[in-house]
Amino acid sequence: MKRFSLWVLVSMVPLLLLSNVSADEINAAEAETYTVLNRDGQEITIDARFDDWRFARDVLVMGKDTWEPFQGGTWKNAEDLTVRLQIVWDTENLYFALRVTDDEYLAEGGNPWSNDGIQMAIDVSGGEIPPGLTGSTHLYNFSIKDGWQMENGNFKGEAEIVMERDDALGQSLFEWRMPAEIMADKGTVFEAGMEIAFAIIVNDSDKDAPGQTGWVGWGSHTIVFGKNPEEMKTLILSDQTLTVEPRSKLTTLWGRIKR
Ligand SMILES: [Ca+2]
Ligand SMILES: [Ca+2]
Ligand SMILES: [Ca+2]
Repeated sequence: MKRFSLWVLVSMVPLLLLSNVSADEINAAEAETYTVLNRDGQEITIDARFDDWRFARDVLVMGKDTWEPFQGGTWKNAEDLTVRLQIVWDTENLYFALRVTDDEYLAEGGNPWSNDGIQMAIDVSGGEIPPGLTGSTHLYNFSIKDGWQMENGNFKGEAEIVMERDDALGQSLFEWRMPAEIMADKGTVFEAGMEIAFAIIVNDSDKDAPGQTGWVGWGSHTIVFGKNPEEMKTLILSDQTLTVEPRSKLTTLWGRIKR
């Protein structure tokens, strides 16, 4: 009996590993919410390397279905512009891993949005955000060339961010940590069950259409075609963690053995 149980367990391991190798991809065009896992004991190092995200589950994918052209840009294929976003939380911070597949890195403009840059909105009041930009909706713009800029909000504190272009991969890589006080009242503690309103766009500047000529995103019209916070999507802070889930435990063990 004992031997049988062991055999069953051993034979299941490859299946469990396979099921955890590729994270669950979510088409941003069809998603209203994103489940943010707690990082628990998993340290997230802000270095634009993503091995520390290997247990993260859901990946929000922004591609053709969310593309909007602007001033002459076109979406050619997945290599032209496809964005993968993952987010985790702890009581004091939100952490973001953003990988932008973009065939050409072009940063010849004067602002983040015209330099393959990112624009993001966060409102911790959550739920239905009313129309019209108020102090509770925080806007940020950033790009490899221009660095991190805060456009709207009552900011106390700084983000930690690393941005890198990898031409061999054809990707621009962004990893950042946002402490609560740069988007919420000082002393705010994140907890499971909280809902945070969120939107992001990733602009693409390429040689055939330089500048802000189109983007993919999630809740994009929060940020472009006017500022419309009522278009924001929802992050749900989950009590699920990066390390406690049984599947991840098995993978952790396997990872240790492999090394
Ligand atoms: Ca990292
Ligand atoms: Ca491109
Ligand atoms: Ca580009």
